[in-house]
Amino acid sequence: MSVSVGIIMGSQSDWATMKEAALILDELGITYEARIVSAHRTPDRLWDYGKTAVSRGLKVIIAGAGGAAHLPGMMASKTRVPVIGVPVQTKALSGVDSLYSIVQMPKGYPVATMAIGAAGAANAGLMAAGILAISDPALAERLDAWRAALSASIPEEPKDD
Ligand code: RP5
Repeated sequence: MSVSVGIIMGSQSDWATMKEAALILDELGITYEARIVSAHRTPDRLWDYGKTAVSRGLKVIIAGAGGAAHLPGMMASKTRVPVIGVPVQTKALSGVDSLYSIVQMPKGYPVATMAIGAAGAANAGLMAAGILAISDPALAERLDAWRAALSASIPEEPKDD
């Protein structure tokens, strides 16, 4: 059976960030796989992943990378499956390097770029859920409930720590 979402990342070190996307997909009952696919260290793996994404039934790809973060853009060049990019926070430049590497795609090959770091990864999971919910009414209900629960958890008044 095929999975709906591919979560790919440039390195094992990205998993601490990218698992935030996986947690959201788990919460919403969305099937996914997680793979290390590096644009620089495993370019052949990237090529194969992109080449087979449609035939394998992937509907969304979430791609996270840090620094010279070419993975999301290269994946978008190789497949028409929508790619959501997550800029991983880096030590040297705080993830601004990752953000700029991912967000400035040339016309024709879009990457839906999220915020830097864990919030961006979680939002990537939610963005993937929103895309899949267009054609999955049961998932749409679960996503609506998830959003309503988050909203309900926000207090009206602040309190002292
Ligand atoms: C990128 O280089 C990865 O996406 C990662 O964010 C960064 C550092 O990788 P490691 O040196 O921790 O493997 O390719």
